[in-house]
Amino acid sequence: MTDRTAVKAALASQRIELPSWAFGNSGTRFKVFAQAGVPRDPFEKIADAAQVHRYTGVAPTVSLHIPWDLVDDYHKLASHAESLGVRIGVINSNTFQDNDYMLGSVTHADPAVRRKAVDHLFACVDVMDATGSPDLKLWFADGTNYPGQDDFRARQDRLAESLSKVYDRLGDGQRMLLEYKLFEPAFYHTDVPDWGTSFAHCVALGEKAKVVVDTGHHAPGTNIEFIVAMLLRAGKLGAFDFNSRFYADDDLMVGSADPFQLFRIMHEVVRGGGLSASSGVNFMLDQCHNIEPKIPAQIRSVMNVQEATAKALLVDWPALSAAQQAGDVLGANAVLMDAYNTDVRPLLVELRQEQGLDPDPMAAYARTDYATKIVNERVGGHQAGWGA
Ligand SMILES: [Mn+2]
Repeated sequence: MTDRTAVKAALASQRIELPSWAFGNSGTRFKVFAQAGVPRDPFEKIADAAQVHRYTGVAPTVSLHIPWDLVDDYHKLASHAESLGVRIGVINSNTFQDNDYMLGSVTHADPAVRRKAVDHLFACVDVMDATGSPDLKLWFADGTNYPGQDDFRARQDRLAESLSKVYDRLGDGQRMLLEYKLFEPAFYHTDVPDWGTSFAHCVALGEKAKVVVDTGHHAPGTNIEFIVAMLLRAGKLGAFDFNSRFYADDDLMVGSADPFQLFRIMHEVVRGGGLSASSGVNFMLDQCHNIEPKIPAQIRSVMNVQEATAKALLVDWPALSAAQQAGDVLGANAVLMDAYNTDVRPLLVELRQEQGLDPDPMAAYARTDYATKIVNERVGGHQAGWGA
């Protein structure tokens, strides 16, 4: 697509979902550096997320995490979001912060622990019902640390049974998104370590089950764009958890460590029709901001996704296809690199101006007194953070 108007239209329709936990204190296992002005409850997290949408225009939904975002009245939280121009997005479950889950949650050998985990997932679906959220996101910390510790096959059977119970609880228009992760917190084996395992469970469950690709959850050197192409081809790509990594699951800002990889991923998304709303692919951020200010970090992340998407949309498909058909190795690669090497910032400035947005979202936010205001107002109470 090299028609600028069509590229801008595609960019204008793109939606990027923000994680509520990115606005609270979070960081590494060694130290979480608390920041002044951090939200003290889910209402304040949503207010901060609304700032990101206000200056980027493409981030109108916020993922919640249960129980970190527990409130008494989810209808009230959803109305609060709407009053700020945003909506509740995916509901993320948590079966990894309870002592009972030390040896697993939905795969645990003890049926009582499995029941507790499944009951939590049912409660997450209740939150979806109350907020209008379309998706339940599942990531399981389940795994083992030592060979022989537990039986792989029995754990897969328990996983399948638990997933099936939750799947059956989903209503019309609700989906289950199953995330995989190579390792950590378990170090020997993980029960959903890769896209193949997630895919196999999703296929067995049915149409409402889709795979989540968290870009930080792979071994170094993994060709993530190939996984994206395969999942889109099979109609099983449900969502991204975007972030960047240099080493393991670093949760740095998307596009910061390897913008070329993000471009290659977005190229496969465009190729596979994943950018259209009808594809159902949710472009979520899953990041932690330990040393950088959180709202600007989210704005920068959204802009990084937009830039990678713009470059992917600029690929000259007729030229690429012709070179591929002709076996022109260097020519085909050159077509892709031409798109990647295009400075798309002027195009995005043009788009934002057409949308009535400030051409520079980072500067527009920095000019406001919002950061000062939240530091002054959010005094007392407990800052939100992992487990809060
Ligand atoms: Mn994730």
